[in-house]
Amino acid sequence: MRRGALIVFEGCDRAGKSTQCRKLVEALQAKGKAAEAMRFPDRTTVIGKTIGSYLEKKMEMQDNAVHLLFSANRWELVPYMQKLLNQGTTLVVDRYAYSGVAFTAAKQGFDLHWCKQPDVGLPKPDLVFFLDINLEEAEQRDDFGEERYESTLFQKKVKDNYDQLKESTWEFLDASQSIEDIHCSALDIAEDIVDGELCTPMEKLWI
Ligand code: ADP
Ligand code: 2DT
Ligand code: MG
Repeated sequence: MRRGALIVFEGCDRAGKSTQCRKLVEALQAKGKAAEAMRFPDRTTVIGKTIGSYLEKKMEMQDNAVHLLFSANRWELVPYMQKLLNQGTTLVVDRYAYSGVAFTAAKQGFDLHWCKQPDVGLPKPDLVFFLDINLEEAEQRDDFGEERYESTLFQKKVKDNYDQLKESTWEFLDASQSIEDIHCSALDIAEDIVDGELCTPMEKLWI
């Protein structure tokens, strides 16, 4: 049986990732293709609940430690992901290891190389949509919430880090377009991948 595709959405805060993930899953399903949404962090697991408390500023944690927890949260879901992919289900994922690196490396004293190491070997996405938006425009969307990292200065550093993580699997989408226009472009590109030759077994990230 054909495996499913691993498709990831990345981008700065309010670029439209969650909106586009939802629409892409709905559209693929409507076309009769097996597809499921996932998001990282997945705040429902024991590890994810700790991450959630950290993001909601209910607890403090050493930066290296929380970085490893974000990675562990991905690793703990790998068996589930592999199972669905092998069954032919496409996964549309809201944030992945690229967020892990871009966010931690935006903190004082962290570099991209160190930040990548815990995620080396994860299933490599077949396709990464980067929703590209300038921060001034993102700021005009709904207000920042109260969570950690939701500040303009921090987001600027995150954006610079994303620039250094680009890979050949990345597709840049102009996130200033309308929700529908972005969705149509994403669906076109995603369908080519979902219906195309998927490399089996999957490749590993950053190896
Ligand atoms: P993210 O998950 O990247 O933080 P969301 O999908 O939650 O972004 O979108 C953030 C806000 O911007 C929401 O209020 C959403 O309705 C709105 N939004 C999303 N995409 C667009 C777009 N292309 N144009 C205008 N507003 C958008
Ligand atoms: P949302 O749930 O609104 O997407 O915000 N983050 C995410 C990290 O610092 N490291 C990671 O590995 C991941 C996946 C980005 C989640 C926040 O958590 C940050 C914003
Ligand atoms: Mg979101």
